[in-house]
Amino acid sequence: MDEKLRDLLNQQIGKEFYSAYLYLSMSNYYYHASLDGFGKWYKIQAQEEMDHGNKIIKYLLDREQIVKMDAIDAPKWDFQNYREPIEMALKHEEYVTGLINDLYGLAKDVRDWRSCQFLDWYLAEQTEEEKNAHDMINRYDLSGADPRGIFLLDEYLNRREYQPIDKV
Ligand code: OFO
Repeated sequence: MDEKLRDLLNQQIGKEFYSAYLYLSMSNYYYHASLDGFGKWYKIQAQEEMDHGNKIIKYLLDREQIVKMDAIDAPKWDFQNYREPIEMALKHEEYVTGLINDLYGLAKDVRDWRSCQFLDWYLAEQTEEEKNAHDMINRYDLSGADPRGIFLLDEYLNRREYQPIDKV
């Protein structure tokens, strides 16, 4: 495998685990505010991010590449209001989409078609991730930041169930 591509895939593992850490921090914030539905939703989001990181680890190992675990930065934990984490989640997913695009571009440049095929899954996933983040903002705004509206949204979010991605 191209060395630069291998390094970037290794870095992406850290980015996915940072995403997990960030969403876990958001989950803690909402649980602390007794918004258990929001808390559960972001906790599941964190689990999915760990799956994303583990999927890259498996791919690198399958390609007989070395796996290097980076340090993970501390995420924000002191949010100003209930909307702030939601806005931050969308910005974060847009950032991650950029990282995946860079990875895909490099894989294409070095003619690593297997990595392109592997990364196809992440491209599709980012479309879903951004949509979920957009939906969350729209739903929050529909609640009008009214306590009763937020309570109903919290009940709705509590219905989310964790679904592991295949072959992690
Ligand atoms: Fe890994 O998709 Fe979100 O960040």
